[in-house]
Amino acid sequence: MRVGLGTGSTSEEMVRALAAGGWRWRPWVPTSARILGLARELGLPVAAEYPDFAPLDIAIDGADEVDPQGGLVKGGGGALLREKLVAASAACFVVMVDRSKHVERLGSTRGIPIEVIPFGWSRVVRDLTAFGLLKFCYVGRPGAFRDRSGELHLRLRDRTDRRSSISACASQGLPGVVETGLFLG
Ligand code: A5P
Repeated sequence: MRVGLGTGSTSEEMVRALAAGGWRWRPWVPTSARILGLARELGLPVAAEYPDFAPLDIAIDGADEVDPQGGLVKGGGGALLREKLVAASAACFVVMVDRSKHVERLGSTRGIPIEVIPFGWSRVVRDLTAFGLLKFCYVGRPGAFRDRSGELHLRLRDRTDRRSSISACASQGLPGVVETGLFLG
């Protein structure tokens, strides 16, 4: 089987368990340098950090939130773009969550991660804000960081209603927005 490996503490446990169980599927397609490093350390036959991967049979990952409809928020670890690409390339997407990840509304715990390019980021923040009275954590404040490829990660946060998820969807068409952590459908 061609397998996509998620990122995060749950995925790390999964990789350790599969390694201990002697699984040797290949190629394992990693969604972050961190999971790539762990898989290599455990002796698993993992693809390069930037693989040109064919369609995958299965992708296995964690999530930050899951709502009653099965919608997800992911990207707390900053790997949302690669995670979404890998999930979209897999015939089967398995998400491992415990009860702590169950929410009524997506974005209600830690907000919805949004990945933007650093070039002109304040313009993107202004555009995002124009969607409606959202609170942002951004550059220099908790919740914003650059990943290894240099992209910035912001968070849409609104604890009061569904605006954060609606705005996150709407933001996908904005120049400068690379991807959001909403995994719907
Ligand atoms: C990584 O960017 C995320 O999408 C993770 O899959 C998500 O944050 C879940 O992480 P934990 O398994 O550490 O809770």
